[in-house]
Amino acid sequence: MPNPQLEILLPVYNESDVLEQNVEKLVRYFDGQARWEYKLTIIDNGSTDNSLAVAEGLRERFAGLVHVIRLDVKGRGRALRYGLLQSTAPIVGYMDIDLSSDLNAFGDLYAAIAEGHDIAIGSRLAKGSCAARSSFRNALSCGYNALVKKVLKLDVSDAQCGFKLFCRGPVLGILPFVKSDHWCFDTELLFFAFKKGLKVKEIPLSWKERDKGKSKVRIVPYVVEGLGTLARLKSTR
Ligand SMILES: Nc1nc2c(ncn2[C@@H]2O[C@H](COP(=O)(O)OP(=O)(O)OP(=O)(O)O)[C@@H](O)[C@H]2O)c(=O)[nH]1
Ligand SMILES: [Mg+2]
Repeated sequence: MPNPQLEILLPVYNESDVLEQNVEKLVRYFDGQARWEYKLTIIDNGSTDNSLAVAEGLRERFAGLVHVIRLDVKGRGRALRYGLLQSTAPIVGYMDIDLSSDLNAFGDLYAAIAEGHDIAIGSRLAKGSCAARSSFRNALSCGYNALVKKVLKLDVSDAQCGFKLFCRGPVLGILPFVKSDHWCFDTELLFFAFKKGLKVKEIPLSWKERDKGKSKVRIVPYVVEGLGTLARLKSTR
């Protein structure tokens, strides 16, 4: 399939415990829909477990559907930027590989793009969403998104949800402005999307946090990066 209409980027960092089962789940889901020609692109940068070997096994098993990109330097934003730039699909998105977001919301994301939005974003905090998360992570997310609203004036409830879909052309137009190589890639992308007048739609979804004790997110650097990014973007407003 030389140029499918839809490409889903799967950023991966040390995910060998869930990668195989969740890619299988995605293939079942997208095959079951039968309405999209699609490809899944696993982007691993910096994994030190055997994620890459698992990814390559999946590429062999699902030849033509699953692709693998390996980059040397770590960073979720770096991986997503690379993925967006290499894509040739008109509609491209990304998902966290733990599949915390309920795939049932994907149809609504796609519909939003099909009806003319440039960007559709999943939200754990919009009316109608349902997020099973620890109260600490929930408070952190609410606090961060309140700041995003107040400081950057972005009209979204959840800038950082790892479940987004784009019309590739307009998003490529703002990508050169997006400097974050790590977690705040999403916030920064939305900041420039609003600044350049792109049409953004939020979709409420169900979210189930990774099993307790399995999270790899380090909170202090995450918060430092978030605050630093808000300050940097505010100064460009
Ligand atoms: N390519 C790449 N992917 C990354 C990197 N860091 C995180 N990821 C991926 O980004 C996605 C989101 O990371 P998660 O660890 O699930 O973040 P989270 O959902 O905020 O936190 P959890 O509670 O741990 O699930 C996952 O698919 C990770 O594997 C990185 O440096 N490079
Ligand atoms: Mg997660």
